Amino acid sequence: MKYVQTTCPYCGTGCSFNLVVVEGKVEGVAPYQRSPVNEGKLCPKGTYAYEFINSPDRLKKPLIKKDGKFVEASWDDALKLIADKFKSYRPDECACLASARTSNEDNYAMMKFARGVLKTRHIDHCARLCHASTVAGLANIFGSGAMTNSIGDIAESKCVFIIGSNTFENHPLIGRRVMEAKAKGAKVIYADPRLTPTGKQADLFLQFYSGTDVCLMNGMMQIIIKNGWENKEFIEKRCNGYEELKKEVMKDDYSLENVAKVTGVPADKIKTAAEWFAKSGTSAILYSMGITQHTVGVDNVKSTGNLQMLTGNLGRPGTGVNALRGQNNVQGACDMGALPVVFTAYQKVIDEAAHKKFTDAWKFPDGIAEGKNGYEVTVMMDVLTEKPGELKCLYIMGENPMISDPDLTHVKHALKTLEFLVVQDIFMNETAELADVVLPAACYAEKDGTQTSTERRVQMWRKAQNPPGEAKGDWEIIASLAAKMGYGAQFPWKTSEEVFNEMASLTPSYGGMTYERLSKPEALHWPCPAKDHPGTPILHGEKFGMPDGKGLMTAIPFKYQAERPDKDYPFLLTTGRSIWQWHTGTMTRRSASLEREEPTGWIEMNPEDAKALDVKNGEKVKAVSRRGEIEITARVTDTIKKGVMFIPFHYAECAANVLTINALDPVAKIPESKASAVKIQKIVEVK
Ligand SMILES: Nc1nc2c(c(=O)[nH]1)N[C@H]1C(S)=C(S)[C@@H](COP(=O)(O)OP(=O)(O)OC[C@H]3O[C@@H](n4cnc5c(=O)[nH]c(N)nc54)[C@H](O)[C@@H]3O)O[C@H]1N2
Ligand SMILES: Nc1nc2c(c(=O)[nH]1)N[C@H]1C(S)=C(S)[C@@H](COP(=O)(O)OP(=O)(O)OC[C@H]3O[C@@H](n4cnc5c(=O)[nH]c(N)nc54)[C@H](O)[C@@H]3O)O[C@H]1N2
Ligand code: SF4
Ligand SMILES: [Mo]
Repeated sequence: MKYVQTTCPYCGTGCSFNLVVVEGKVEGVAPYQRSPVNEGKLCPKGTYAYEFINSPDRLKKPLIKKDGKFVEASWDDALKLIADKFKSYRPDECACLASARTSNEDNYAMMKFARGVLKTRHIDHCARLCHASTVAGLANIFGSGAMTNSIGDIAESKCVFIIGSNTFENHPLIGRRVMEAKAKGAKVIYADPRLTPTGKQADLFLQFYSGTDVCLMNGMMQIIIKNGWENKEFIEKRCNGYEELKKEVMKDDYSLENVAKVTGVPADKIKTAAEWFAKSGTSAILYSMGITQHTVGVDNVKSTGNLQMLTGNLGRPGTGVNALRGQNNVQGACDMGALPVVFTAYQKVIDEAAHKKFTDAWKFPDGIAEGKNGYEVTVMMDVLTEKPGELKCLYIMGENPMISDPDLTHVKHALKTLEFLVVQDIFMNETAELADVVLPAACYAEKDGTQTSTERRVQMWRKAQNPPGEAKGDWEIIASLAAKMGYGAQFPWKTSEEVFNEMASLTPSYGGMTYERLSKPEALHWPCPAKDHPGTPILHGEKFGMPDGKGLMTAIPFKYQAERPDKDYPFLLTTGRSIWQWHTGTMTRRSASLEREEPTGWIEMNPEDAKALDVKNGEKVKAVSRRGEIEITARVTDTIKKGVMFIPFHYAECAANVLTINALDPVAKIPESKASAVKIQKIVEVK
């Protein structure tokens, strides 16, 4: 028996644990006490992160679809088929989706493959559905699109304002730091349409309507300015744009009375929230999908920045705009340039110098993709349906849009218009069912690599067992495919470390990192530009990453969501997660200890709404939107605001995304997964 220390493959908190290996097979998880992130503690997903690994359902051989059915194929045949097909398309007819589930090395390889081998500009991944608003919003006001502080220093906060993050269920080991702060006397304010397990620990709960975040924050800022609680020195020294911001938030629209009406939060609670937050001296904001997944996602994000600049809560421990990144390696996949506008470390593809740097370093004899921005995943789906023939072929690594993208009927239609679809995954998922070729990948326990957590901490995965059957690591598959297409020389790597070193040499914020340095329990936070640089746990200490070093305050007028409840679809539907399940369920639903806790989906509704609909707890109802309908069990609970309904999106049999709207933030192109309109129909059984 041996222990292999590794990093959790689920959320962006980045906890470490040991995999227990018995006779060459992973059989358990044991605590790893020395991690400064989780100090040996784990949430249920980490605790059971071994259960799906040796599931009999793991993909073990390449599969090629023949006459509508998958047949097993050799690697050689499968790769040759893909290589021939890929070569038959023009660069712009191909697109790639990388993966926030896999390592930095895998994502770097995919980015290089897309831009260098296929020469396409179209590469993206699920960050689009997640924190695209953060990347765009924070880069615009601070010059860097990442969480400003580290997880540990949340415990130093005197007031933690959690808005649109169910921290205790979705980042449980960050929730632990909130409890530490609270134990030391900090006040916790929670803004959400639902009283979640996170909300139950709060000192003040602002239960508001989905989509009214800007109104709430502008209202709080008006109170702060009216009472002179703003941090004048910080604004003066470190920010631009205060007058514009002030002009907006002082408008009558954001009077306490109006804000209470629009948000549905009693006026006295808004006032208390503003006072606690502004006067604590050390206030942190924690936010996640409740803020980002809106047509006004970027506006929401900028509003959190406004509030922090106004009160001077940046650049010190216990403060900050803490965007809690979701997937284990979504920060890393973005850092690796798995986005349609950048190479690694946000070096813009339209920047001539950056384009030349990668062209010269990679040495593709026939050049790389032109220096123009490509399509976002949400835009790809629209292009597929609206401009037939423009995109013809898609290569997906570790993503399941057939459950996770909005408006699934539209997604299915889009994917079906493709001439050629390749899916590389560890399980046969709903998207892979539609593929022409499916490639079996190794999972986190079967490969070395690195992943970057929400606090920009880059940590190691270590191989603990061999992959099942003929499955292979993702970058190895990509490199073999590149070789089949005549680009073996550009993908010469023998180990993950070699991939990392090549990446680091082109990526300033990772430039000083090596596997050896990352092997320490505390690993390293980027930016770490040189071999002797200690890494950077807190951003924006002295100045922001803007050209003049100053943060940018912006006037953000409040706008409603794209689709508001009306007489035909009278309820506001919001969606999200459960502590027991992970996204599209490929892993957690194959983990018996997790699946038995919440084996299928439900719709939460307020008792008053249930009564008016004549629906009882546990009864099946039909939830209907302008996009489609599902049958789902009602969970009647007074924890949800009247007029709002909630569905977790994990379950294919009652998929929330059949109902959601495919409306996008104009800048970030993130879909409005947190607000659409539905009606509920009681199912009357015919006897
Ligand atoms: N157990 C588990 N943990 C996870 C995941 C998982 O699938 N399962 N996924 C990971 C990923 S990728 C991500 S991105 C994170 C997401 O983490 P969270 O953002 O915490 O997850 P959600 O449940 O999507 O949404 C958070 C809260 O937003 C509230 N909300 C809904 N509408 C609004 C609104 O308009 N405004 C505000 N302010 N709040 C609103 C919801 O009621 C919900 O409580 O979790 C990560 N952790
Ligand atoms: N309605 C609604 N929809 C949402 C959201 C919401 O809140 N509401 N949240 C959105 C958010 S924030 C996110 S992040 C997305 C997530 O959306 P997805 O990324 O599509 O969801 P996952 O289930 O995490 O899918 C990842 C796939 O990767 C595979 N995989 C795991 N490890 C590996 C590996 O090492 N290699 C390979 N090749 N494959 C691997 C898994 O089996 C799975 O099929 O969902 C979005 N969709
Ligand atoms: S909090 Fe996140 S990283 Fe930590 S054990 Fe749970 S799922 Fe894994
Ligand atoms: Mo996410």
